[in-house]
Amino acid sequence: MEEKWWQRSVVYQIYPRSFQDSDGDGIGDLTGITDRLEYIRELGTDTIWLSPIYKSPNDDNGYDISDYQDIMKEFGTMADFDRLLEKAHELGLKIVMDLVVNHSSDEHRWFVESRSSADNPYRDYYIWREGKNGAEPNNWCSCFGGSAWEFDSQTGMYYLHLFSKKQPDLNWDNPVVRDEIFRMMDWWLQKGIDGFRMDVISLISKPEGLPDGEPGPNGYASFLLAANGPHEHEYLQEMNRKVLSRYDLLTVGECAGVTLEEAKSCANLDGSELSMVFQFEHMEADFHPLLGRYAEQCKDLPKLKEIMSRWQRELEGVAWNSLYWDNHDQPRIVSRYGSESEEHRERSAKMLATCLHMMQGTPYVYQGEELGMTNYPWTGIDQINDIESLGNYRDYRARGYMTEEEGIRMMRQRSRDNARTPMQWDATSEAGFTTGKPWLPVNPNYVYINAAEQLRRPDSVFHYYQKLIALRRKMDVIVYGHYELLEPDHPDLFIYTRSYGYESLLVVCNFSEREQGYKIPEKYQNAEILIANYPEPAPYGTLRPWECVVYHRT
Ligand code: ISL
Repeated sequence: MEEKWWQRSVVYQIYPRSFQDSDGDGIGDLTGITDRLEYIRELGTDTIWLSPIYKSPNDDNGYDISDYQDIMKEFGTMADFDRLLEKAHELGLKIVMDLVVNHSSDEHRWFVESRSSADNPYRDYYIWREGKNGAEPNNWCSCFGGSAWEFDSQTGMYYLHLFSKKQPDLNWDNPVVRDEIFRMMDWWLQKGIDGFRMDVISLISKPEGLPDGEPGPNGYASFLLAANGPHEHEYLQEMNRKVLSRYDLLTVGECAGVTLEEAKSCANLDGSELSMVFQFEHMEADFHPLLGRYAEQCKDLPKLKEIMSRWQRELEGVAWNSLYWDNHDQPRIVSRYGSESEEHRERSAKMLATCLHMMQGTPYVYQGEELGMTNYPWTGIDQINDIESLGNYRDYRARGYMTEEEGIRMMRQRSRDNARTPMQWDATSEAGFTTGKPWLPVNPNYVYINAAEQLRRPDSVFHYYQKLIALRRKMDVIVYGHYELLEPDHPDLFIYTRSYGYESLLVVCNFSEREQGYKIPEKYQNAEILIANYPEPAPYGTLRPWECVVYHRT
């Protein structure tokens, strides 16, 4: 198979609102990003995924777009974007844009027209239905809490919004809508961008008849009933034929609810749909069995290993994996599966990075992950900005599932805002993110967790990520090696091998604070150590707290 450039890439995700402010308004912006491109290159990542920068009323921080061909005013201008793209390319960095086309903002001109009358030419751009027996057309919930339907008194009908009511779902079954979207994508590609991360693209084809589903703990059926619909592959293939295939791109579909079988099609190596998908199964491994994401975390390492290993195994030779721990929707991985303690934070951050980066697929690093940034110590619900956290908190409180105090504890573990606090650049005021007042508070630990300090220190988490990224660039066994899980039932150790021709790796990771013994194949006993998170590894067959070692045999 011919190698694609993105198969050896490591992608750096920027959440522009929280990355770097250049004008003191407390909100990150494009010029701020441009000023920090050298840092990203220094890390060794070669591609940047920019979360949305388009014009938006910010009901969901830019994931509600009111003009796909304009820039959010807090972030700057189109000229600022052009400068960013030009400088990135000069530095050898590619730019992948977020494409949010399952829904638009209700302030998009298409929706303003659409809601104005039942016979407006834009009516069918969105999904309108009559109520059923005086209530919503079906029992689906919005991902952000409450019903997925909003009644619009202007025409006496409901419109579908799988996210907030300011994010009406576009009607992909309408070929005119698809053509509008394809034209807009082409416009950005003509500017020279290098790909798209496609927001909830698994939801674009709604099931025939929009049937009711089994109600969950919040009283509604899951919005994921809309995932993997009947025409999804047909629409993706059409997009591929008409737009994507004419360029050399990285395309990654964010596929909430995606199954392995679906992913084999979406991320097929034949290139007829997308380069790869973001799956969610491993992110759900610690969900509460009944209450799901917004409840006490339930860690289960064997389950996490089973999921990640199944994706490694099943996509081999068929489709391409993406690899991630963190993004703007997830709590910080160190707080989630590692340790926040002074003694173990860095070590656990390096172990988690190793475990992920030695796998098959394209790794994504979310801003601050390379520093081992942690969740924020929220103390009150009024500090939370995230629409998803607030909506789910409201639903769960109303049903009596949690007290306010439990709710705040849950925010400390689960809220998307944990990932969205400002990037910690240095130990000066507001972590060097802004000279003004940041839109979300800076984590107080910035005084010791920050980029400036880590760039100065050779054994920092930053420099460890840099090493992992450099290894992938040069080693085929990391890019292509066959994956095998060892000790699947071990409660604390994640051990696997990769093999490619004569070369092989043994990756051993201790996901606990306890010392552990383990047994593994003889052939690695005298193998070279490729990378490890203690200066001297423990004697063969033992691991100290949060220790990881990668053995290499040729
Ligand atoms: O991660 C999630 C489920 O566990 C959700 O937080 C997330 O909303 C969902 O995966 C879809 O995410 C994407 O679309 C949303 C936007 O709020 C997210 O930021 C985006 O990544 C709607 O556009």
